[in-house]
Amino acid sequence: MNAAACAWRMLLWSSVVVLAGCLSGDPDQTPNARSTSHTIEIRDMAFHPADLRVQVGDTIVWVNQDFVPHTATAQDSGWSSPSLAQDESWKMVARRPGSEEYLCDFHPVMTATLTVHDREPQGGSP
Ligand SMILES: [Cu+2]
Repeated sequence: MNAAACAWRMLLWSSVVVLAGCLSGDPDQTPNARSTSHTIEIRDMAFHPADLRVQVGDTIVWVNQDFVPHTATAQDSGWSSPSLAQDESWKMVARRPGSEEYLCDFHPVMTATLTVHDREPQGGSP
């Protein structure tokens, strides 16, 4: 076999491998996950992540991992967790689209942003 034929054969083979990789699909994709749960850890006097984007209907769970108590309290729209001791959590379902800041009632320097997006229309239904 000459060098050109060999190179051609290798090219063919590599494209077969790429194709097989495309067809295998993504095993991490969970079908039918229409609403999601997001966890925000409160630790080291901060919210992690400090900037969370969710969709309407998603659940957000705040978990306090600090020794001191914290809250998650909206600046404007009126929702607030109770005081959360260490390892306590509080959850809320995102209802209204929009973006707003929230903070800890006890430590107002702890600020974070929650952005709620309208649910994107799901394809597949006629
Ligand atoms: Cu706090």
